[in-house]
Amino acid sequence: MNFESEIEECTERVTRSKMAPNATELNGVLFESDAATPDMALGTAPVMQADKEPKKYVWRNIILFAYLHVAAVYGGYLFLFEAKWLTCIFAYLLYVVSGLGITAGAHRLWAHKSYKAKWPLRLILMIFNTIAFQDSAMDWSRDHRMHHKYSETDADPHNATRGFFFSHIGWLLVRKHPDLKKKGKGLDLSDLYEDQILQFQKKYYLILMPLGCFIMPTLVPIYFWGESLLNAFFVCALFRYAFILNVTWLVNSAAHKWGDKPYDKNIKPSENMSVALFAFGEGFHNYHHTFPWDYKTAELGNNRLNFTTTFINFFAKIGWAYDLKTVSEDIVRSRVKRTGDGSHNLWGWGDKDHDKEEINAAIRINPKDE
Ligand code: ST9
Ligand code: ZN
Ligand code: ZN
Repeated sequence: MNFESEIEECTERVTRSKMAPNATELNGVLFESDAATPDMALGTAPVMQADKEPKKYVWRNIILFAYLHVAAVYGGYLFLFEAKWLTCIFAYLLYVVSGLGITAGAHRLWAHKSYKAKWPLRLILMIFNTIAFQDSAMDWSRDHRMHHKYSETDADPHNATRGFFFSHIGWLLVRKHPDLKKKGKGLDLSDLYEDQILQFQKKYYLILMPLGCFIMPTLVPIYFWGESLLNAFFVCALFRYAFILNVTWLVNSAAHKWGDKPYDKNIKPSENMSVALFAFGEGFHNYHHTFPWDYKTAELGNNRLNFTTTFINFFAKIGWAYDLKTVSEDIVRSRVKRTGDGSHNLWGWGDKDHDKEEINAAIRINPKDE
């Protein structure tokens, strides 16, 4: 058995162990642990919410996020009608770089180790990541590893079975579930703790984050092209920050709810094109949860919706990114046939329209050519 088949076997075993018998959707009870009584598990009792723990609200976060969103609406107005062109372009650039700090940095490099990066690229990504202010990349990756390992259980920080609002922003407004903290102790994070660039970010986060996310974005437009303090702060800091936060959260909410499941119909993560467009290629979530080690986080890396892959491929060309992991066509094909929902554009069941050779030509990609 080669490495990829072994990994696929393993992924399947995890999926099966979650599915049988717990995840048979019994009257809305997704996991056995959600069923308070045996008759609930049999579907004869009223359905209970996934979380049995009373929510412990964090009022500081509720107030700050409420303010941020009101301020962001005002910032959006200024972006459209008041701010200078250069300010709008700068806000867009900040969205791109801080987005890459999350997608190419925290997500694909640090949380999943789907490729390796030399220190100059890790430094750039750490700076980009700090501008995004989604907490230190160490903490982000720790939560994200929990999200994949315990997906859609109480140990998943943004457990999508608790509803759209919870998986979008609600999980940041309450204390974490005790199961998460308990199971989180067993997570191997040694690679993150050993990374000196991540150590530096974590140690000085409370200085670096305000500088990168709020102060620099406000000062640059004022100093370089005479923008007003009001426009600079509300557009480049608050509006841009709230926008990118919501795009990121949509991966947890919308892409865990709406879209096709061509690779694994037994899980909630779905292929959501609209999210992928704004999240630089991170909306192909059914693929990503099926093959989480693929640096493309999607089957096809060379399409226009996957800017992060283009970014990583560029750095691979100059040698700063290396050991890019991916999945062979054969593995994807066999997985699609076995567990897909039939929506795969090439290997959907009963799809006799495609000529076999044409299909093979269409799916053959070579990252070096991108
Ligand atoms: C933000 C993050 O928004 C967004 C992440 C989204 C992820 C999306 C993933 C999707 C895929 C990628 C797509 C990217 C697309 C990007 C597109 C870009 C264009 N394991 O956390 P605490 C233990 S951040 C193990 O305080 P509380 C541990 O002992 C926004 N153990 O829990 C810890 O102590 P320490 C800005 C864990 O008290 C202790 O518990 N940031 C784990 O329950 C306490 O941890 C904010 O607003 C674990 N996973 O509070 C801050 N977790 O740390 C928001 C915890 O010392 N957060 N432990 O080791 C908070 O205020 C709090 O975390 C809380 C929970 C109130 C939510
Ligand atoms: Zn992931
Ligand atoms: Zn997910």
